[in-house]
Amino acid sequence: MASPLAATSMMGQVKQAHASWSKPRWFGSEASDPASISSRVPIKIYQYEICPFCNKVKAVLDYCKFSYTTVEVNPLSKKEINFTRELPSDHACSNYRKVPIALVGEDLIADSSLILNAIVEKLSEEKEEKIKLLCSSAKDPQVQEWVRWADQELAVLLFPNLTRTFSESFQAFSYVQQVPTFSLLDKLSNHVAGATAMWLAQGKLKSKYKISDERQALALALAKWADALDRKPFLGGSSPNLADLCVFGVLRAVDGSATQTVIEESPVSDWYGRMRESVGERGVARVAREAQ
Ligand SMILES: N[C@@H](CCC(=O)N[C@@H](CS)C(=O)NCC(=O)O)C(=O)O
Repeated sequence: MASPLAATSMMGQVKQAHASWSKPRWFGSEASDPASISSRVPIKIYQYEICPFCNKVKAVLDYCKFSYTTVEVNPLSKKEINFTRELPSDHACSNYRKVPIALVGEDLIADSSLILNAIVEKLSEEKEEKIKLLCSSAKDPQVQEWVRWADQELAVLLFPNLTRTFSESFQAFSYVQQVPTFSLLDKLSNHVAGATAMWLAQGKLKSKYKISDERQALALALAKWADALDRKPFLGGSSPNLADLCVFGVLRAVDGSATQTVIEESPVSDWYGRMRESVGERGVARVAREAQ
């Protein structure tokens, strides 16, 4: 997601739109069966709730019942990640202004792929069979190619879909109303300005990624994923591999939005349902949200 700040200056009259989508989707609860290692390796993720890259990381953690905390970043001010400005200039996260950023144990890491690498490395100490299978899949070149696809070809289709009309963009940004650490002003400004800015920026995003019809582009991408699944329950066979989790995580970013219908009407809808069951409810492993 590009920063709404860049587009706020273009903000004109804001149409009234309903925000019926908004529902709390992430409030933390104690993990029922936390992987033993997660008590030794605390993970904190700086995120936007609707960011596909953040959701990708969380899908892996949720699947492994690995506890973590999230810090919701204010998309306008990004004040929660201002600490990156204080980092030494040779630190990889110095001045980094995107999400996700994660603290994995003592390592501060930017970029979802690098975060996932670090998590998979920690998880490879786990004994549970499904986690062992997941970690070994990360070395498979076919899995690596689909993981890359999820980032570079699938994730980029989601924002143009989420923000395709002002009403859909307004719905997508309604999550800010539920963020407990945002003030009333943060909620209002991000909901209105964020939705407007992203709606106005939609055309730019489409031309950057050469998308003419965003709905059709997403449907085609899902058909491609269906071909890869080749009627198997998961790409990984009888259980999800890292690519299943990355594709699912990216798609889960649009949960509850009008874009979700595209997934439900696609040939991957059964797979999506199986993934939802395997990964579990969103945020089951989230233990707390931090006040800033
Ligand atoms: N390659 C990065 C991409 C991260 C990214 O583009 N994040 C978006 C949110 S979906 C972002 O923070 N954009 C900058 C902004 O909002 O200003 C990753 O995989 O983590």
